[in-house]
Amino acid sequence: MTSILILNGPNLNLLGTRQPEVYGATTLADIEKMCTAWADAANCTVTFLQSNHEGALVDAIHAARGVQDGIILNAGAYTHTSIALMDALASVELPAIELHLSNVHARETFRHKSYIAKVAVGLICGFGPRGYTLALDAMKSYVED
Ligand code: CA2
Repeated sequence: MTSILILNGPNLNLLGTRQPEVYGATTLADIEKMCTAWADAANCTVTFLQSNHEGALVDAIHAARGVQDGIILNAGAYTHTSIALMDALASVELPAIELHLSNVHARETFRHKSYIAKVAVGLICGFGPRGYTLALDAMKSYVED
């Protein structure tokens, strides 16, 4: 059975509780439920984590090696700054999908740069919470092809 890690970075724990005009009203717990339901129907296993700490995200990526078949990463603002997350993804040799709720390319120019994209098999952004299940579908197809 395909096992997929969904990793969420800084501030995403606040989803649905602050700035709903920017990030919507859906909470991260709602998104986790959507992912779990999708995985049950698709006969997949999903592990869903969030951390505000770069090192904890690096640790979670390392721990995925040999356990997970792929990583879906919404690294939040670390997307645009973190060579450590890029190196961690490269080191575990697992397929990774970069994910964002918002269309980062339609936003400020500092959000156009991504260190994650350099080591990802693909990118999904701009579809809000639905992007999570789109990414699961993409990862399952990628791994099982
Ligand atoms: O669109 C995305 O998913 C982002 O990864 C979200 C990050 C942002 O820095 C990236 O450029 C794009 C920010 C997440 C902040 O989430 C909040 C949620 C509610 C209230 C405040 C922040």
